[in-house]
Amino acid sequence: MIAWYKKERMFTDMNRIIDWPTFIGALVVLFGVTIPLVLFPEAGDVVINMANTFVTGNFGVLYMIVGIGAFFFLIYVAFSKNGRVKLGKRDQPKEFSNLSWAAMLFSAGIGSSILYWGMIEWAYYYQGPPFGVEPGSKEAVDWAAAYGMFHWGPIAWAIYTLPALPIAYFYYVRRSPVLKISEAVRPVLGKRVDTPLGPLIDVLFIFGLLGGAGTTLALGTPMIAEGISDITGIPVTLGLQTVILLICTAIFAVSSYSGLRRGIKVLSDINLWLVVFVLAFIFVFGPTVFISEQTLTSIGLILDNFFSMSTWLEPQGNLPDTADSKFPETWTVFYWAWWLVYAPFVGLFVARISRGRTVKQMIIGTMMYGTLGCILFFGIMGNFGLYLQLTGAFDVIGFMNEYGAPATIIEILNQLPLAKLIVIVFTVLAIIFLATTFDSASYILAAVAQKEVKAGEPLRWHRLFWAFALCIMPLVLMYLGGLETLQTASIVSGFPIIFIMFMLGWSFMKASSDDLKASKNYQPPTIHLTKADPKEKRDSSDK
Ligand code: NM2
Repeated sequence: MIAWYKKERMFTDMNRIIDWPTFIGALVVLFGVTIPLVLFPEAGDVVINMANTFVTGNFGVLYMIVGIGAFFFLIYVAFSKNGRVKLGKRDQPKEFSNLSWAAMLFSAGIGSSILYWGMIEWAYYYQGPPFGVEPGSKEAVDWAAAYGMFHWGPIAWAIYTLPALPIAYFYYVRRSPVLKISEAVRPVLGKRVDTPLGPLIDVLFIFGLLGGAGTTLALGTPMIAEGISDITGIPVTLGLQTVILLICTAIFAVSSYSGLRRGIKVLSDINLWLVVFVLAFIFVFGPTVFISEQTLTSIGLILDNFFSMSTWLEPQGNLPDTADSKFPETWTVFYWAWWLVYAPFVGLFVARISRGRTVKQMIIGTMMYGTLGCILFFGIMGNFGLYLQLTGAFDVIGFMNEYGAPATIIEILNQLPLAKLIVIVFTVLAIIFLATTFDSASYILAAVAQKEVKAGEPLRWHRLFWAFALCIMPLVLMYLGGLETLQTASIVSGFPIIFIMFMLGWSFMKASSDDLKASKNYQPPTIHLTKADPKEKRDSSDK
């Protein structure tokens, strides 16, 4: 009887809380793309690649503008009056300490891909450098060390931070219990959000994220498999990769099910300590001086060339008789697109964990901790590999061209003292990094497909559902082929997010400026500024 009653209540709860148009819409799009890819992999591949070439070839300029635009917009907001708005009540303490906040933010926004690209991205640029530089030359070495850091630097983090502004504002200042992208653009779209346009925005975001996550899994799983194979001697097969994928899914499903404080936060804290260990180990036992010097040199090179790097599109490359390196489309535009499909999710997540901070703290914190973290990974791991290459201690590039990137990453680690230990820690770290991105992703997907998120947590079974949805599609495609097509599809499908980003920024400015204007002395009951109004300050200093 009780069980029946409970079951009955669960279903009524479910009917009331789940946002069915978004939920079903997302599944329809998901199957609508996956099933044709499974049935007609070759044709699907051709069509999607054509779409990709079209989008990145013709609209690269839009991606670049969104990147640099988001960066300057956020700097402006941080130092404007809107930046002083507190997310929560006036005396609201920060919900999480700075360390846990930074750890969660980094672990959510960054997955195992940083272990992959941090180690090996330089090797691609060394062979195919930007700006018409001679491959393998001294100049190419400096660009190779710097460009990865740039692709994971302040512009990328600005793309991540922007969506957090309106979302956090509505959730903590206007106190609306909805964590949704469509809700965050309401000030711009008005009642149109209540038409099918609202769910469409959320469905586009969900699809983009599922595809972006597929890209992460496609890179992460073979690398983890190489690590496990190195430790145990089991050969890398599709079976091993499947087991790994399922174990990872089980870990992040449990973490997501346990919730923000008991699951996601605990895993992020462990992640942070393992990162510190691996990076410190490579730094100390690797070429410490070379790593320090090359890292600093890269920071200088990026600062010196910040504007050219963030706007370079090789316009003459498309003209007849002119060499076209395809560097901007293949790398910078691709990267901005990849950060973009993740951005609404990270924005939602950053917003959710930022209660008690000011908008300025949220902006500066995310961009600064994020960039610094990535500099450490690329600086230490990447430059270690580069050093091996330049000294001839290990021919990274030769090995990579023969055995592929995942095996090369593990082989680079094998050049360190206590290599076995490091490979074990690195592999565990990759699994946790993957899990900490996917637990927060399933948490957020559940929040978006609900009408409301009371008490800050989406329904448990719903979080579990998205955890499995995140892994099933890549798993199916891994077996049937087409995983790469899906990645490309996700990048293409992320195209509308460019316009959504624009609306998100505008929404925040409109809502917060309206509220600031409407409130007498800028202090209505729900909105609190951190520092005294400059006018008040002047008054008191006059006395
Ligand atoms: N980004 C940061 O796979 C991952 O690490 C997740 C990737 C967008 C390049 C995000």
